[in-house]
Amino acid sequence: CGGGGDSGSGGGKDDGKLVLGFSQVGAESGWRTANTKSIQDAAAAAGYELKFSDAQGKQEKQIEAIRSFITQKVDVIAFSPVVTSGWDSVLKDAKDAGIPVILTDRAVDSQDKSLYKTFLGSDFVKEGKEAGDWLVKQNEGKTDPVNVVELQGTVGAAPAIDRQKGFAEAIKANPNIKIVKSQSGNFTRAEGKTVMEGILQSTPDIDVLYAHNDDMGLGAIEAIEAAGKKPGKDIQIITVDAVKDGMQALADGKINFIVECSPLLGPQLMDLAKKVKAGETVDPRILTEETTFTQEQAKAALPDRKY
Ligand code: GZL
Repeated sequence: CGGGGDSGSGGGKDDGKLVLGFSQVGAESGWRTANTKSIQDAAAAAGYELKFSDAQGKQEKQIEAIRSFITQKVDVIAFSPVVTSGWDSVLKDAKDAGIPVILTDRAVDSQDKSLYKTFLGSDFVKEGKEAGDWLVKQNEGKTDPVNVVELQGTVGAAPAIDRQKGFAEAIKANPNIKIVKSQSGNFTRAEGKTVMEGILQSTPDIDVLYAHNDDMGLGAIEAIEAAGKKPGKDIQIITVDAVKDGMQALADGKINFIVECSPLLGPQLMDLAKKVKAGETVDPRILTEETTFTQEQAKAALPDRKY
């Protein structure tokens, strides 16, 4: 604000700095790491005090963190809910304490929309649909069966629920495309590998793998190669996120199509935090921009990828 100018815009406590409490899901994937960096970098650039908590994938740790932010009387609370349900009680406490809440990345199933000011994140149903539409297009005019294995994200998480829904809806366009096995790999590379090892043992004739994120797809690639099959050729692979390792595998021909899900929510979150702190009305749903990548597009995009 320059010489003695009134800080005006902000609540904050003693030094006028906006204090933001953020509860993060964990550090389960390349996407999550990039998301955390975006939030931390944007808070620093905005000059906000960020109280950051990593829940290691546990809802009870997120609820604990949110209660702690309420006790500390932060100006704004934001979080990415690891699963959709079980938040009403702690969100009511935040509301009763007069602390605005912003949902980032993942949604909650609370019926009471007054419990949070906005949800900033992707449309996961659309992401699943994009993945399914690509597969339908790949099989246009063909009649042979297409057996799909699906590696789902964390059980109960909004992206897992909605990416499954969007994909299943899209592939109805071709009855030869069938999901023959669907199992959670919890969004991690390690679990994607172990789950795929089991599926390769139990499920003959796999034509396609649809993984709800790059990390599970990359783990599955290790299992597919160990089984003596060529990922991207013997088994076509579709994933979601478009983090650097996924894009590299796409460019190398081991993945066939990636639907982007941007983790770079930090700057928009800081702008929203300032607005809700000032009592301004914000849109209840803010969608992030994202696209899709073929192998050729990945080769062109890789040099400029930020994450
Ligand atoms: C999506 C995000 C998902 C990513 C995964 O917005 O919640 O969680 O797709 C991450 O990589 O673990």
